[in-house]
Amino acid sequence: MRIDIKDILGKWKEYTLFNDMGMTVSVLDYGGIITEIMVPDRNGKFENVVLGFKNYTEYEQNHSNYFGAIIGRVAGRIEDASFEINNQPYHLEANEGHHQLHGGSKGFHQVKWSVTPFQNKKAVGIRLDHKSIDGEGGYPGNIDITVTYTLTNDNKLTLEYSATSDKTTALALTNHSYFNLNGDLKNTVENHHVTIDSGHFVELNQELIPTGRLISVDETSFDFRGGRLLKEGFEDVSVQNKIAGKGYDHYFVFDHHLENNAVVQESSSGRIMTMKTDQPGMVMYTSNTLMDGLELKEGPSRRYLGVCLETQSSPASLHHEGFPSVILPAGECYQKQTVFTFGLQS
Ligand code: FUC
Repeated sequence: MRIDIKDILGKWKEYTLFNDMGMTVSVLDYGGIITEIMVPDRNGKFENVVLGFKNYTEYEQNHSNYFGAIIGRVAGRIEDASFEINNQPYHLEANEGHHQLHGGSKGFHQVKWSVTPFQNKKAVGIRLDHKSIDGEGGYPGNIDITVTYTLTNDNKLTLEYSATSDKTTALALTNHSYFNLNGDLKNTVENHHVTIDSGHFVELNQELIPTGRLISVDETSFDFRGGRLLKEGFEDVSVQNKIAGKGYDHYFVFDHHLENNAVVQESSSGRIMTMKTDQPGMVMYTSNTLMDGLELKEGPSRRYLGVCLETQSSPASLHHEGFPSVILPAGECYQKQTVFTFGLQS
């Protein structure tokens, strides 16, 4: 195992983690962005399975897709860019209509994180630290945040998030990688077969804001408990698929009935990715609104080119009862992890 460090544009560093199986994970200090993950297909061919820009200046100029980045303080949409904690109102920047998306225009996806590489017998990784100041972006509390990316020889990539705040605040961190198991963007994710351990998802209104209702997945294209192809949701005429831009952009609440919270498989390459987390749910976003023609590493962007599994609590909890809470009490430790394991179909 080893770590390579590359200078990027004279202002950032890219850390590439290598395990002994040949898998690599590359991460920028800027935004904690995962720029590339190389894993083998069934013929042993290593290809990239995440979306990333060809030209790294784009990461700074084009934020609206959040490729591979750490998202915070609160991932997802906060209705009316405001919330209350103990009757105290907090007003945030509205960066999507009158709502806030992904922590606002100066969210953690744009922070230059301070990085410490590490390596031991079993693992190679980097630790990313950032301090967010009380009142920053309208959020209460000085927060110390650490995100750790660890790669092991069983092709597991573990993302650990920890944080403490000196005031009770709202915090929901995630990573916004777009996976595409075809490798090197050879196709969209329409034929990705996805299993999700979830019997309920969060209903959205036309502005993609949670209505406050949880819907059962029974008899819908949101029932991934037995596995289904993503294209079934792209082609579905249901109101919820249409609202999302003909696909998925919804929070799924995990049931914890299956071994993994999610499994993604692509049969032509034979690649499988399993995801296991202690988060209560995730947003699955299928690039429904990804624009055409961005210059990515292996070719132009287009709709449905990647699938994001944004494990997190639900910002809907700030305005409605019955959703996994994003409140972090003062002095308490926020501690979460998500593990992505890459393998092959048998
Ligand atoms: C996801 C979605 C949004 C948005 C963004 C790029 O997290 O929830 O709708 O398009 O990614």
